[in-house]
Amino acid sequence: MKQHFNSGTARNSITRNIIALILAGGRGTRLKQLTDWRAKPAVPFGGKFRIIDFPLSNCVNSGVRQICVVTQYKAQSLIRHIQRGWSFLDGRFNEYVELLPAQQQIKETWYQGTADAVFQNLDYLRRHHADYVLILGGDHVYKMNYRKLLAEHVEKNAELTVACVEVPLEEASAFGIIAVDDNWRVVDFIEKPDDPPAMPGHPDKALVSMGIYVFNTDFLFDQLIRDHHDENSAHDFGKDLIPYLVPRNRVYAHRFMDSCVNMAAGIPYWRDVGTVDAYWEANIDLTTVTPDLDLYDKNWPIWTYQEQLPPAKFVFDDDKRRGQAFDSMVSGGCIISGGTVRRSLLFSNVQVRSFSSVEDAVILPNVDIGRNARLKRVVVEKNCKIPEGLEVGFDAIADSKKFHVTDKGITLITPEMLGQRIHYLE
Ligand code: ADQ
Ligand code: ADP
Repeated sequence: MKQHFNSGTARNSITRNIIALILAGGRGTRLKQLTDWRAKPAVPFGGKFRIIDFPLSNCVNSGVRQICVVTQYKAQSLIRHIQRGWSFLDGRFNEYVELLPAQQQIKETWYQGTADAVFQNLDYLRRHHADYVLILGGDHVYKMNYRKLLAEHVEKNAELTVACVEVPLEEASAFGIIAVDDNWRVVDFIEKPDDPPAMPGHPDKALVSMGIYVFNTDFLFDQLIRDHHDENSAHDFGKDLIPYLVPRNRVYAHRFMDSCVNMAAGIPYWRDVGTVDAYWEANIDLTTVTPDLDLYDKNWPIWTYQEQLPPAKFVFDDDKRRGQAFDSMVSGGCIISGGTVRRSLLFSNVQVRSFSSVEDAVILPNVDIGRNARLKRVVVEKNCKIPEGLEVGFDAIADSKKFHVTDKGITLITPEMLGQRIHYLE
């Protein structure tokens, strides 16, 4: 695994001197039942990955190899994935991925805002002497070279650097909005305003924070302690800390454009797959001829844990019906026998049986699709057993009685909705 990115080539004095903290505790409630049992960063993505594999791989590929993952909400699936898949870093070179479960170490409460999640791990950070702390969310799919962000932070002698990206104005109220001067120093920051201002000269765009921060370590510690004692603070980076610091300190913005490793039609790829619709779209996009996200780039591999499985298999069934897939991605362990799959993404160990048809579908691992079933525009949760003859995606009113149907007409199917109790064997 280390052939491409050994310590000698990928790390330099800056990246050795930084700790990355991935905040992976958010609930992700807009993903509906997909986050009933797991935190959003643990949600499977792209056939064999989990969302958190993207920031983790960005760290490793950027040479940032001291990584802590802060967990809280429904962390078991995430912890299992990281323990299994992310132990390949070499402790002898001070490379590691460490899990920091919420332990109520300082206060007898769970974390409040994101700044509190970092504050409660302050002792841990103090023990790992590093000059810089890189704070990341665990919720986005993107490829970014954090080394460029760090280099800019150091070059500008910033105390805090916030990575930023341009988004369409109509989406901007979900983000922290940034205003900069000619030197990209941040002059104003408003968290999630109802009526976000456009970028000067670009009436249809806004410059927003990606929730990615580089802090000088001592500065971060001082600010977290100050914020902790502020009774009016919700202890959140976006709501409290950043707006406080902007008028008082050296806060710079870094353009994602300058460190993005995956552009799509001239736009840096950065997806919040936070709703069922966005999740479905980003996964289905991977089955197109030239997807926005390139998973085949050998220079920026996405590392993950995956079970060892046999190759996907396509077979005639007993009645000589052809098992086939078109414009689709089919993972290891899948068997398509007699059924037809179109424009779909199948995670591992999916069985598609005779006479069944699967179209525009995202099927998570260990799903068994029975004979004569017809599925269209669906997301099927792990471990579902689709009964023979079930039809979903052709009658939204009927579907919505049993399943979750989104505004855009994507149907989410889980074992619970099918009345299947999971014998949870892990
Ligand atoms: P949000 O997108 O609303 O805003 P937020 O809820 O603050 O993000 O979560 C950021 C990250 O921290 C997520 O990865 C989440 O999983 C994690 N997280 C949240 N609460 C946590 C907790 N208590 N413990 C551990 N992890 C936690 C932020 C910024 C905006 C910016 C957007 C970009 O506040 O200014 O525009 O990110 O998406
Ligand atoms: P992951 O691969 O993310 O770890 P799990 O193995 O936890 O996912 O499986 C997710 C599936 O299992 C979902 O279908 C969920 O409904 C079901 N599931 C997980 N945990 C439980 C549980 N404790 N009780 C009932 N169902 C569960």
